[in-house]
Amino acid sequence: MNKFFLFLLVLGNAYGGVESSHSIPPRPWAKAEQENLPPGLPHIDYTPAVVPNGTTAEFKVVDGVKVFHLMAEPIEWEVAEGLKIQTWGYNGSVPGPMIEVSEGDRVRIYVTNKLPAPTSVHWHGVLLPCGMDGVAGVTQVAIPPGETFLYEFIFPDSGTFMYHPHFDSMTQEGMGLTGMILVHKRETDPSKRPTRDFAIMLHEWNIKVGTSRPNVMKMDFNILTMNGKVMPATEPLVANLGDTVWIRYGNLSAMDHHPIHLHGYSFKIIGSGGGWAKDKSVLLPVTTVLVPVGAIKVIEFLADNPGDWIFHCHMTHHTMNQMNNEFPNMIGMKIGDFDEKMRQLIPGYKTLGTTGMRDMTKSGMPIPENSIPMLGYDGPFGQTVFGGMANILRVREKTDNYKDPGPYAFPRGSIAAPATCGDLLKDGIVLDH
Ligand SMILES: [Cu+2]
Repeated sequence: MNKFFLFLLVLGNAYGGVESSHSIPPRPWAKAEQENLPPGLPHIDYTPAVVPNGTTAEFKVVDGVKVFHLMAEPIEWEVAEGLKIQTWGYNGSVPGPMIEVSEGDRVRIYVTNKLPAPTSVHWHGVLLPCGMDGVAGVTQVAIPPGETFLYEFIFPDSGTFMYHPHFDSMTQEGMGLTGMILVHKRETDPSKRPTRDFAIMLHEWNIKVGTSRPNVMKMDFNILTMNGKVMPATEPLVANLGDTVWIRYGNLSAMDHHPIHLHGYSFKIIGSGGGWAKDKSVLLPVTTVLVPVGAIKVIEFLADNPGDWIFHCHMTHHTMNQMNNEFPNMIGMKIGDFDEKMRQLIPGYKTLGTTGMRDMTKSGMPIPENSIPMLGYDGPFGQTVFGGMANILRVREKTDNYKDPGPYAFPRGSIAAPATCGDLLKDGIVLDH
């Protein structure tokens, strides 16, 4: 090296310039690209996950590449019996089918736009080349109505991700264009995989009572869904005692983070949209997981407590169906003979809501067409006054291939029941009447 360049190099280092030892880091997908593994196979490389109320995207393998086809289109969607909405989805559903692959898989995903507006698809959380990021206007031209675009990339890491449009997101995600992506670790030993692996997308809608078109302009929500359904239409999660259970939550709601609480268990949050906990033993056990908008949370627990265990968003307005905030507050109102007087004018009149929402669930009052006001889950012990963003985990000693076993058969004497006079007396509880 001539002396002049050596001098410049020393000067450069002295002033914080580029060090000679500085190297360019490999791209996140470089290792996977080099390994060039064959497409991962269900049951051999991974245990397929379960999508309650949903489906897994079909694919075919062409020259070692998994080929998927997503269709963004207007659809009719049933949120629960009694409420059908006119909205937008992928391949006929809300959320769209779950894309399920193995780490290192190369994919080609065709996206056909059958919407009346341009769109794009962003692969939320996936470490891929910038040109495949799906941000209309920044990384690509928006897909015009009627056209099909092609995305091709490698999934370098196992994890949980999402897909959604990145063009007029407020409208398009709000209308339901959302989906989950599961990238499994390649693990040929089934005992090292979770036994039950569930994927649930959280979403929220404003659907005015009696209408069928979600209003994406509104910033408050009266239909809160898990995989596009509200309780009682949510399909229970089924596990056997001894199973290691994962639940992967994704949240593509417009405005709300959802704290999802599971009864009967404490669990650990082992994964996020960015990867996995390195050492599960140091994680804090919790009973509620907050799933922020745009985030993924994966929880793990050992199914060791049999029963029917509710899990739900703990924001209490999110476990009601089709509430609207135009109801007057009736709680504590003294009716007297008001109803009687009203019935002379309106036969069958009944004031509702003076002790809470229970009378509204099964009032027998006529409700507007295409609506499910207050409809909650009807449990084996009666009304729950509970719906919306909620579901049940059914844990049994042994199920018939994880088919829904129906309500839990409680062991004799294990249910809370009216206290007898003997109970009260024995424990010194005195009631004043
Ligand atoms: Cu919530």
